[in-house]
Amino acid sequence: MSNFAKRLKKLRIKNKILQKDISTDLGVAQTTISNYEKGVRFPDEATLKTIASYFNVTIDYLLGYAPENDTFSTYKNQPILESNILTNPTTLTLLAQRYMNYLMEGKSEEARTLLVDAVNRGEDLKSIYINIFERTLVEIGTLWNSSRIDVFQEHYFTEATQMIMSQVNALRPRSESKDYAMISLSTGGELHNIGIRMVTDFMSMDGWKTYFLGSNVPSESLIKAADYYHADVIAISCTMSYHVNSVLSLIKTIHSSHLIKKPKIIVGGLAFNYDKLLWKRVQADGYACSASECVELANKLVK
Ligand code: B12
Repeated sequence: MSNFAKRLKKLRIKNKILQKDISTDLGVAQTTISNYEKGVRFPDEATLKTIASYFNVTIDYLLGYAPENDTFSTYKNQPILESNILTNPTTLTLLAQRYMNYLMEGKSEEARTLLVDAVNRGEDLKSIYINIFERTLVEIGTLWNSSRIDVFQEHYFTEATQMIMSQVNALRPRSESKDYAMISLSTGGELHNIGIRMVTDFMSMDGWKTYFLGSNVPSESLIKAADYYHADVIAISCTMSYHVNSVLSLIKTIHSSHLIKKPKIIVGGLAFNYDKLLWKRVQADGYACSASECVELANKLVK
């Protein structure tokens, strides 16, 4: 059962409210509330906000990201990577610190040069993705969440990182080609797509032919793409829990399509990392929590 399902049920019982009362108050069918509590359906963003204000809790609390006893806390107790970087000064952590400082000062050209030089010196590309791009982005999320940086800084950091990621990726020698193809995308209106780009790049490094489609791909177009590119795997990313319904609907469309070659479906992203069994409920063939694990899983699934 998802954290959301557990928290909703707990809040309802704690407040001595019946499913039918919430259904009347919020104008939602009682079966929908019951399905939320069973974890077989997720509300969309607007309904999630309505439920949070109905119970007077934060969305983070409702989704299980804030501690059980702290309905209004947002990540107060989360460790800050910044300090980890300083106490563990290996080359990559120092690079991460410098990368972060450059982008905080608005110096994307310096940040780009720092990493291009590192790759040219022979630093492992996957390590740069994991220890610099991924770690600093998580750190940026923590800083933004605790209001220590502004939204414009988060946006600048993210955009610059995407640009730098594609530039350092372009420096790598062509990998030995495998005869497998993967289509990757972020589900529905999910704007978070750096994670799935990273997954896509790791698959390319492993020799797969990859086709990254971004977000908001209509399901009929995804089926056409799977046919056109002879996809062996479709990788779908979802960060926000309120987009999980759209993953399920995409997967149902793929299952009911007339594709001759049925691709294996792998899901991932924060929403799946928070609830390790969610991938089964959206009828995927597998889930991986990181880009490296996705490579392993994809190769296993197509054997
Ligand atoms: C950058 C960012 C944004 C950017 C995204 C830009 C872009 N082009 O991607 C922007 C500014 C658009 C954004 C918007 C929002 N964001 Co934001 N964002 C982030 C941030 C800082 C970094 C995300 C990231 O790139 N991480 C690095 C990548 C590499 O990690 P990853 O995505 O987890 O991917 C890894 C794995 O999960 C896995 N993986 C990912 N996808 C897939 C797919 C498959 C198939 C597989 C196998 C594996 C896999 O592999 C990857 C590599 O290991 C995070 C902080 C964080 N902790 O992640 C917040 C964060 C995700 N955002 C958050 C929020 C709340 C939002 C907004 C709702 C903010 C708002 N109030 O408007 C909106 C929602 C937008 C939407 N409709 O989707 C919250 C989510 C928390 C929650 N409660 O769910 C976070 C965690 C910030 C926080 N509170 O600390 N965000």
